[in-house]
Amino acid sequence: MTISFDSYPSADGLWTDLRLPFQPGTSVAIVVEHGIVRWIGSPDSMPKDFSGLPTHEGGDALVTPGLVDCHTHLVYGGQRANEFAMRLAGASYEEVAKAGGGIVASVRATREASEDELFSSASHRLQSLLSEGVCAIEIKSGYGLALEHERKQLRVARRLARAHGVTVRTTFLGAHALPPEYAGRPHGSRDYIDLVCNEMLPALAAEGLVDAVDVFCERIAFSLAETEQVFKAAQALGLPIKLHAEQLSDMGGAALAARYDALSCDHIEHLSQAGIDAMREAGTVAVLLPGAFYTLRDTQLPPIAALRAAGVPMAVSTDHNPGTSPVLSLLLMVNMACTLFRLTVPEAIDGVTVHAARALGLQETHGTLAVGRPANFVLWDLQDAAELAYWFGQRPVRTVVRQGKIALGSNRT
Ligand code: DI6
Ligand code: FE
Repeated sequence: MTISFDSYPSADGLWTDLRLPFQPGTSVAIVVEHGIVRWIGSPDSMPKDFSGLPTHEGGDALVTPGLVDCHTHLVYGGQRANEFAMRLAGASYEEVAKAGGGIVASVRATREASEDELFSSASHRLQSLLSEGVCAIEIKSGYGLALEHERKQLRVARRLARAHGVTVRTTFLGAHALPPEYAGRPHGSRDYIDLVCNEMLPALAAEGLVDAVDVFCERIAFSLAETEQVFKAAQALGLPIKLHAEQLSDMGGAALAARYDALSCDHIEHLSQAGIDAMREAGTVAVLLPGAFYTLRDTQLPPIAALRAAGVPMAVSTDHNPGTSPVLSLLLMVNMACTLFRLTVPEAIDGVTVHAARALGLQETHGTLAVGRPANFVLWDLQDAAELAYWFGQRPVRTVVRQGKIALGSNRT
């Protein structure tokens, strides 16, 4: 695949005839200079100096900030459609994992794949998300589970950022599953977590490959004590933490993560009120992942009403991964967050913009349209912002401006 983000046209100039979500009847213009948003407002109040700029006709499009997909496992080898079939025949996710499938099946395929192969398959998947207006994305490791293979995944994530001109936040998820070579050893889990904390994380952080650290805290993965050991190692290196928390059971992971000022706790179907209170105190974002909920045919809903009542910011993401959420549409997650989790449409849109940015520590640069930020915005062929949640299975994108360039759409020519 040849990609030449550098050759995309500049978005500099005056963008006219746009509408903001939920503000019917108002028109807005945006001025972009050197790839940065310089001014936003009603065309009537625009300073005269801007009127001579090259104009990009918005054609009455709806405009939103670029979308942010704040939880993905985008880089891996192979696929696991066979497990889909096993689950259709009645096996649970935990039973599939215990039968040698699950995460370790992707670990085998990821270890076998070269860096170029991983780059090529992940590029293909990334294109799908970018074509829907994603401008920033988190990519986790966690399918290597050995230094060289975790490094390979994270290097691919960095390379994707450069090649596609997209903001990528990398998250080290070495504590995703017990690697096969440690399973069955007397102190396998303890030894592996020691390796993660004492060797893998420090080495990868020193190579500049790690923006945050995550753990799968679950009865089929790592305990609360092991999770805390990883958090301490992250803290010692000054790295922010995130957590796969309370997906299948209430382990108390969210409260622990909040004590370490976690950026986010993700999944949280089984989150308790104590966990919610701790997250509110710490300003931790709740990341909702309806794709995994749907794929696993989960019946335990995340405690949306209690999160809303507590004022915990809620983000929405794909959790793209080959096991439990093989989805490549963030807009479909917006729809499902409303349909399955009963978010309001504005909540779901905030969930893939402003709150998703915060879940990645990117709130100063992404997730809102504001002066002084890199130009990342999407023009939609929609009348009403509620249509962002209402349609599913189509991409109503007209134009994507990413990192100050016209990355996609009708304003390209
Ligand atoms: N939770 C998830 O949803 C994914 N990882 C995790 O910790 C599932 C990963 C997989 O099944 O490959
Ligand atoms: Fe995940």
